[in-house]
Amino acid sequence: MDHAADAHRTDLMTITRFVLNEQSKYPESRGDFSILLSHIVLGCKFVCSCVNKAGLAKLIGLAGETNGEEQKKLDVLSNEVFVKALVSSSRTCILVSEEDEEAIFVEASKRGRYCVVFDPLDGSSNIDCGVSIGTIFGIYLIKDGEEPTLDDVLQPGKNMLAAGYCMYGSSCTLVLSTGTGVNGFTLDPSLGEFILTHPDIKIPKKGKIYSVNEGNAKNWDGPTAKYVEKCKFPKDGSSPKSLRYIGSMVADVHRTLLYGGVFLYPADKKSPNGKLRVLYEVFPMSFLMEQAGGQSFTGKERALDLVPKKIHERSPIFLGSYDDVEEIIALYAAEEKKE
Ligand code: FDP
Repeated sequence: MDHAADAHRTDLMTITRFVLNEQSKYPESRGDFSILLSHIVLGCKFVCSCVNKAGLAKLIGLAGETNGEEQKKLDVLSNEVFVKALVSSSRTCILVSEEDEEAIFVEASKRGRYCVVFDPLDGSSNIDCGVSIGTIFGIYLIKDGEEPTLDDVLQPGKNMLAAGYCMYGSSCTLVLSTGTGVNGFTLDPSLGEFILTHPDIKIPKKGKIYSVNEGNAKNWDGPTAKYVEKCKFPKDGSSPKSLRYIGSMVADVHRTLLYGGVFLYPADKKSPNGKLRVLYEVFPMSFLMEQAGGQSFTGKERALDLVPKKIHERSPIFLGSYDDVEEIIALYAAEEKKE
């Protein structure tokens, strides 16, 4: 091993250092957010390790090693990992998870001021074929001294304090925004640390990719159909856009953030509210998009202005490069004028 080269790496910007640096800009800060985040980061590392072992476990039965317990489904396991990580931080009061029908109110002795909404393992239909999946989270803060109520999480996305996702793919990447831009960190397995690899991510103003499940096309509304037609047969002499659709939101949004373009999960006749969940899919990804200079739109309004009425509510979503989403907004505005 080259110890000299290794020694040089000690000046790396790890996610812990990054968050502590941010915290030091606010002398009044009690460090609660940094503690909460360190628990989320541990949850991500834990799930990453489970996801990496999952294929192997299935083939050679590693499950047998867990005291004869039947192997838990990865999404159920991931939920347990995050609930435990969040409650044990003693910084949370309400947890909303995709996996739990009801919100979890943390017991008073372990309560803090943060509400965390999350999808512990999004894109789970991709698990068995080894395609990238991820955890998505958003964080709200309740006022000092107030009793937490469900209304604390039924707030528009623009009130989120922070949002992020962790993608379990060819590498494990954590993308985070605390409201001052977007930064990406990649897990270095040899150090067990997330290292800042994508500082200050900005999405290209216009992209060359559209990302949608075209199998639903026969049920789309007019503006969605027109937009996709425009992507394929542009009339302004520009090149057609490429289609990329993984069917795993974290992976599709991650590519959109880095390469530009647009990701859409629109409403259709069968699902008038689309498929994706407002609190832990639409809001965190919209928060990141806006922080990176992009836009996010529901077909009716800016996604982050939406006020959810139920914790598992769904919404159509169009997000990505600023100019591309602007075209979609214009198509919906034109449709509304016609009506
Ligand atoms: P999945 O059903 O595999 O959990 O919301 C879940 C989600 O995946 C997203 O990650 C993904 O973007 C979307 O659903 C894919 O839906 P379609 O299969 O309908 O395209």
